[in-house]
Amino acid sequence: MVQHWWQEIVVYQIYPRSFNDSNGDGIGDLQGIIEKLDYLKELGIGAIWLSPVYQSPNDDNGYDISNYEAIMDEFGSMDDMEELLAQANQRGIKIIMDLVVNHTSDEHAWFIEARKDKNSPYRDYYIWANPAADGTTPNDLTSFFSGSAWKFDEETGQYYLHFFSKKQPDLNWENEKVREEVYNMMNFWIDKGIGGFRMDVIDLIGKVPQEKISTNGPKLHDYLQEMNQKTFGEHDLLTVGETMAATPENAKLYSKPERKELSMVFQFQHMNLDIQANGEKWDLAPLDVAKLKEVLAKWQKELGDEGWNSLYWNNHDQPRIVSRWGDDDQYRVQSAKMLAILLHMMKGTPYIYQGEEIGMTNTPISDISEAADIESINMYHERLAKGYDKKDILASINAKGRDNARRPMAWDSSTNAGFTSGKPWLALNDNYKDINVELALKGPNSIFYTYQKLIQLRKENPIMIWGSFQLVDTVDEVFSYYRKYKGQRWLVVTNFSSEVQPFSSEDEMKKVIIQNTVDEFTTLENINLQPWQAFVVEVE
Ligand code: TEU
Ligand code: CA
Repeated sequence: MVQHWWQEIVVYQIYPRSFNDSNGDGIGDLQGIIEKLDYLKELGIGAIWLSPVYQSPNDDNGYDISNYEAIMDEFGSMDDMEELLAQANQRGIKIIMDLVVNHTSDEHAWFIEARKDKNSPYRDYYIWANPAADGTTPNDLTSFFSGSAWKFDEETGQYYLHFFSKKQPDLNWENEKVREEVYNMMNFWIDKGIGGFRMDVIDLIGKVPQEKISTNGPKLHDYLQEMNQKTFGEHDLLTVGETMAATPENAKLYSKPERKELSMVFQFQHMNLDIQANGEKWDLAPLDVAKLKEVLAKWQKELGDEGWNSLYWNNHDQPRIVSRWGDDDQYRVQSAKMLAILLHMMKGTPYIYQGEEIGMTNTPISDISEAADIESINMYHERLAKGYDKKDILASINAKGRDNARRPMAWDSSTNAGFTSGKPWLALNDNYKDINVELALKGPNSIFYTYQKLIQLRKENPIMIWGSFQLVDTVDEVFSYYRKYKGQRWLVVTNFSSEVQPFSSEDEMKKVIIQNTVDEFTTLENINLQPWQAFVVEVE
């Protein structure tokens, strides 16, 4: 099987608005990212996934694009973008752009033209439908941001489809002109020397709304093969699709090299485990570690030799992992390190979300006025109207709201954590005085150095990249597995709980590869694992 650079590196995701502000307006920007490239070089990552930096009215913080070939004023200029590309490439760090082509902003020139006139050449760039006989929405498709997915447009008396906000009208991918426009734009960025694309809700582009088909539409894979052929196919770029409806079966369709589609996808099956059955992400349920093992082991097994996995615990849409499935109080450092070791020792390309490498935590709010995210705010009002208790709705937002991931990055313990010399666009977590990069770099045993070591180990040990995966049978709260490669065997052992847990193996230890405790041990028989303890050992 051909080996690719993107199978050997670790990716770091930056949410530009909240990463680093270079000009004091309280909003992160491109020059702010350039200022921190040496920090990322120190961490050892090989690529940056850059959440959208394009021109946008920010109804959904950049995921609503009004011009794909211009940089958002708040973030800087195209010169700043080209300087970021040059400075990053100089440090051996590739830039992965966010490709948001399931929808545009309603302020994009295409949509402004389209809504003017039914006969506009741009009309068919979007998805329009007549009202139902009774004058209501064409059907009951709903938006991911609450309410109907259809908005009535007075101007021409038709509804347009928007699976996200009303200011994010969906593009009509059945229209070949739309696809050509997208491919030309992608080549515009490829010619600038980017390292690849992260593709936003890409499994929606094959939708058939009149048949209420949203994800995995009949032409989805045809479009991806056409896209591959017309844009990145010959460039050995990293392409990762966000596919909320991915299963191991269809993930192979996306990532099997011979199908010439994508490098890999982001699957969400592990992200939906702490949700009540048939509930939404807001309907909270405790994590069952046994279920988590089952799901992750399935993906390791199924895509082991066919296709390729992505590995992630959080991103700009998910809450902070140490708060969600670790312990962000007494065992914050221990559990954060355990989560890092558990994930990075698996087979696939790991992704680190900004702040994860220093163990940043969720930021609870006590009133909806403290929220900024359209998804949380819309859900709040929708559930309030349905009679939900305000307290319960806020509890859901504090557990799952996306603002938890978007609080400004904590660089040091000075005012506003060194993120800005102005007023941050979103308030920081008050604990930044104790949790910040400056302290992390000073502390030789900090979470940062665990991530740095995991990344370094991946560069020096092919077993971490190419080794097979085999789950080890243990008690529910212990997550253990082997990696095997050319006769070499590594055993990964983690305690996914705040209680002491039993573990035993007859394997003979050779050496410790990494651990999150200082314990000396020479045998693997009848061990009492401390809360959140994790280690990897080479065994005979
Ligand atoms: O996310 C799609 C998506 O699945 C999430 O919005 C989802 O609805 C939820 O928040 C996760 O549980 C992508 C982008 O990552 C997100 O930031 C955008 O808001 C969305 O698409 C629309 O572009
Ligand atoms: Ca700024």
